[in-house]
Amino acid sequence: MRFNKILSAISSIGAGLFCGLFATSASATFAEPWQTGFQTAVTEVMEDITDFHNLLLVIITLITIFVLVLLVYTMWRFSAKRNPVPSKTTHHAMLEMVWTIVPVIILVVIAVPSFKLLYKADVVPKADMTVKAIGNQWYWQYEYPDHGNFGFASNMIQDADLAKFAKENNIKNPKRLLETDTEVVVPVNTTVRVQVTANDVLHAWAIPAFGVKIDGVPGRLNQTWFNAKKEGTYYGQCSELCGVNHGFMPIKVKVVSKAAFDAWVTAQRKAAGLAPMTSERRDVG
Ligand SMILES: [Cu+2]
Repeated sequence: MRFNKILSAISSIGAGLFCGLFATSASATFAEPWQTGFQTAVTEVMEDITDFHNLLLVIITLITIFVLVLLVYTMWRFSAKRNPVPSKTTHHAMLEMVWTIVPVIILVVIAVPSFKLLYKADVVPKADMTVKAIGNQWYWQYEYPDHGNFGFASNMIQDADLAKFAKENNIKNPKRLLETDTEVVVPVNTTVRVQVTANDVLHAWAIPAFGVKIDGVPGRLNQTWFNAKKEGTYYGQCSELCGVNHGFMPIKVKVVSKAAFDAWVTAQRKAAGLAPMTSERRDVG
């Protein structure tokens, strides 16, 4: 019985390593129980983050194996039994050069894709539209400045209301602690600039599938971007410890077709008492 438990623990660690190595194999757009890899990437930035993660995992695994082999060999070969008279050598110029230069080369190999990725995620390309996210204790507020500046608050659906909410909105598998009463809607294949700030304390706007995570700081406007390649519903959570209900201010983003997005904007403008969208406001960015 005990042995079986140990065996299953070992196999789950093995599966974890395997999933870590091939992180793209996970398929969810939200966190799943026992998930070990990343969520499926739907933006180029997240694809690059996944590739970078996989590269690092290979490098760190090889280094760890190499160090382990050296340690075991040293313990065996230079034990008091096998090596009763230790050598008094303290310096070896060639060896010292090698163990300095090789790590430098490894770090450069890591630094090049790392900086490339950092700049790619940081520098916002020419955006097609802007969404502003404002963190509050404990919900998110959204504004669409390029579409007439309509806005709405987005609150988590409480456990007690989840079944009713799912039924009303025709959602098959409602995600506990992730569903919200309103959601961010954006068109597919569109570069969206996200401006993030907060009203009270630090919050962070994060969507794992987009590879986006940025702090909302009171009195400061941060910005990031994403360009989702696939329609769907993506979930994230506030990722800055912002108070007692920090774990209960999820983020829900719905990526829809451009036509569906236009229809949604029209409905939102109508609800906000704004005139229908005119074409010259479309390409603000
Ligand atoms: Cu928060």
